[in-house]
Amino acid sequence: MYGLVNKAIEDLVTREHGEDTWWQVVEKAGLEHAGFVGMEQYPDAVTYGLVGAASEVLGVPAEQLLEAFGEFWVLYTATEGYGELLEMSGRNFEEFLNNLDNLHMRVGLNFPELQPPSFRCEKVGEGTYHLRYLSDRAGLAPMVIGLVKGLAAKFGVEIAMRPSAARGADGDHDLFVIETLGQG
Ligand code: 1MF
Repeated sequence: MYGLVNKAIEDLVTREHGEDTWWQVVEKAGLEHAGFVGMEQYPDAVTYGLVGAASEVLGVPAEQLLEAFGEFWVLYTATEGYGELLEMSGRNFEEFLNNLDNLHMRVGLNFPELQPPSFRCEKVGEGTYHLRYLSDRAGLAPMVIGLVKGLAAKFGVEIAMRPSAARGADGDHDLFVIETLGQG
């Protein structure tokens, strides 16, 4: 993954727990150095290693960290050079959910090594959506929950989101049910 992701993890851990904790995480992850460069590629194992190490150091389940990280990602990218990208990806929550693949396509034009996930959003009722998430990467569904919650917060929408009991029929994607509670 692009180093931007690892930098965001560093920023979140440092903000919430301080620099000493971050260095403990880096050490536990077995990394030689942690000067991540945003536009450089790092093996996915580095990112998974950071999350696993942070989970051990903080005593918090990795799923919980991934969800918190997903929420943070929306804030982080908005202030670290991708505000315009986010602005042009939707004027409201629903529009944004429908534009996630376009957003990644735009990033991929400039950064061809991007390995974007794919999302399909379906409105199934007033204020209710099914979101399908397809990725080459395993285990990141909790992060997607955080990402969507972060998006909702950005648009001032209150939502409830849960993984659907029925997984994708062919098991190749995750399915989430999203309900908007306040302003849709
Ligand atoms: O392959 C990648 O490196 C990669 C990195 C980040 C692929 C996707 C993403 C973003 N994605 C992270 C979860 C990935 C889960 C998976 O792969 O199954 C979050 C996607 C997302 C979902 C909901 C709402 C908003 C979302 O993200 C907005 C976004 C997406 C990508 C970027 C910024 C905001 C981005 C921008 C530049 C990038 C990489 C990603 O690369 C750089 C960075 C710095 C300098 C040059 C290039």
